[in-house]
Amino acid sequence: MGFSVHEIRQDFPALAQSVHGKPLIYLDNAATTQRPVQVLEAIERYNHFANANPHRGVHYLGTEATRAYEQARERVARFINAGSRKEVIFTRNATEALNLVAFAFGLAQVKAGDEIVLCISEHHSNLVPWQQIARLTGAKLKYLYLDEEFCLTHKEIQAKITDTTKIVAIAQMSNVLGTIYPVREIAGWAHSQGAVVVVDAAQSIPHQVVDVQALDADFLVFSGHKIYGPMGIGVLYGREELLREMPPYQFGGDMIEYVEEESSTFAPLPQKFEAGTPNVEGAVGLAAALDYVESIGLKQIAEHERNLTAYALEELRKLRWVRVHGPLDMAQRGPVISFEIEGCHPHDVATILDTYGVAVRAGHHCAQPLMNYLKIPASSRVSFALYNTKEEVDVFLESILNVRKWLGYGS
Ligand code: C6P
Repeated sequence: MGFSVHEIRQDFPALAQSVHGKPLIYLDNAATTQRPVQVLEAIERYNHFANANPHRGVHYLGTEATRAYEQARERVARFINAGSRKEVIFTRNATEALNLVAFAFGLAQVKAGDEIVLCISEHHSNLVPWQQIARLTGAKLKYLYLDEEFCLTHKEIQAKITDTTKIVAIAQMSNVLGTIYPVREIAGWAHSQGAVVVVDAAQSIPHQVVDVQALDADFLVFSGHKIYGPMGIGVLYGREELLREMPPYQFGGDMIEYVEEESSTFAPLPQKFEAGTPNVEGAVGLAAALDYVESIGLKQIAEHERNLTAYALEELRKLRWVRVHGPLDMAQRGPVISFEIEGCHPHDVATILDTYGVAVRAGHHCAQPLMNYLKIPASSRVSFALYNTKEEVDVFLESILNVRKWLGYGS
């Protein structure tokens, strides 16, 4: 059973506005998604009636805040099928979660001569921290390169991930190409070689079921703001036995067990990795967003987004002056399409589309090594969410024809 996208849109106040005198068509969902009233109201309720510092106050509001925060953790654990709530650490965003893994796990475990394997399409957040670990430890970075369909082959995976690999860090879905990588297969092979697998689910989490046990991920990260939740809240999932052995990442209040003048012992999981006052309203908003997504159904969302993507791709391919960077096979991709319009700089494309009310992203998308690999300076990108419609895709396509005209091309 599908869902009514027109009814869904009523939940998103941001979508009802006009920009530059045109109805807003928001196609920059890979950067951040809009929030439904269910999320906004959950945050407001928390702020009105339960705001206090969690894990500290014994008073009524203090225990309410603790309850709200820990219930949100349980909600996340259920959403990703973690073995227990101890495996869910709240962070500011996916970037902070990746830094936590790199510096608390990587720095302690990686030795000179070890290899860290990344995909060439990694977002800087899953690349720059590993460069730092390689620099600090003397380890080597190795990249998985893509075939002509922008996908990873079994051969490439098996050639690059070997028994000298210590860590494989890979996005489940590229924020530029839309490629969905075979993370389960990669994890199986990496584990057979003795490596640990870090999955960046920042892009995949709103579009497919992410089950950390089925994926056999050792660590997995995502951000609340890409799955209809607030900014400032992210998640690190880690296998309990790995998290238990890791040293803390930051030090201070709330992460300690006992502090003496010269030394301290640390709190058990998950508090060990959550120093300082946490973002309770962010966690509450994220839990509400996960409830919202599940109430619609990830399978239904994926099907709707797949239809929009297949349609947009088919129409874009009819335009001889458009080049798509990403797989054309729908089985290999999610709802993110990067493209170039011949003779038009991606920033001009995004600026002109904005005048038609169409929000797209242009630039290197925080994936400069990929841009160098593709030999392009930048691209334009549309990315769909559950609330986008076929009519919106049509306006986007018509506006693209206008971009060419604005820039002086006949057709
Ligand atoms: N990509 C985009 O427009 P943060 O900023 O920590 O919430 O997410 C970082 C991040 C990590 N991994 C992937 C695959 C991502 O796509 C992102 C964020 C946004 O593509 C902003 S650059």
